[in-house]
Amino acid sequence: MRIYHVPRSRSTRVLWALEEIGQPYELTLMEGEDRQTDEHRRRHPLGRVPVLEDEEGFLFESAALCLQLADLDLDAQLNWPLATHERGLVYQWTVFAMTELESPIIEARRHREDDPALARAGVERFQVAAAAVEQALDGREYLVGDRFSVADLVCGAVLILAKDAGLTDELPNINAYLERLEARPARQRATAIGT
Ligand SMILES: N[C@@H](CCC(=O)N[C@@H](CS)C(=O)NCC(=O)O)C(=O)O
Repeated sequence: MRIYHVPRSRSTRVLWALEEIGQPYELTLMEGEDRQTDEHRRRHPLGRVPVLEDEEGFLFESAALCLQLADLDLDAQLNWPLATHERGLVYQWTVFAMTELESPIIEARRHREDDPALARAGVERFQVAAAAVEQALDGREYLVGDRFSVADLVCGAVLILAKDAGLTDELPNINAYLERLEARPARQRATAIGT
């Protein structure tokens, strides 16, 4: 397996998943502008990271890659058995992270300077979605069952972006949760790679 990675980008969450499962992998560190080469567009049609290469070809979309890696090493217990309610919850929170949380965070961060009204709308949308996570974490350490799963990895990676933008200050359950997630050795190894 090979991961195409730009430090401090969405590929960090895939490195985190790779480090959690502990399987060997190759790393191609890229500069931002390397992504728009024809060579990289053959790996990812939009010229983005992350891309994961396996024996049969290239895969993209960070959340999909994390779910795939969870299935590659069942011993790591990053997911729950197929067709269980817990498996459904893992899909729920993983998709929620990408659709309801990440897009308003990006909008709030990207438009802070050039379009404050758009940025504020992003913050408001984020707050509504984040309240659902805050409530789900009430009295619980993780989103699904009693252990860390790939749902926490993807939600956590997205919420760390929000925390870095100062959007989680009023969310105590989320802040404690992120502290737990950022203390994981696999997360720390992933963020140190290429920096
Ligand atoms: N939905 C995609 C988004 C991928 C994405 O936008 N990656 C950024 C880095 S965080 C990128 O490579 N951007 C380069 C560009 O847009 O040219 C995913 O989660 O993998």
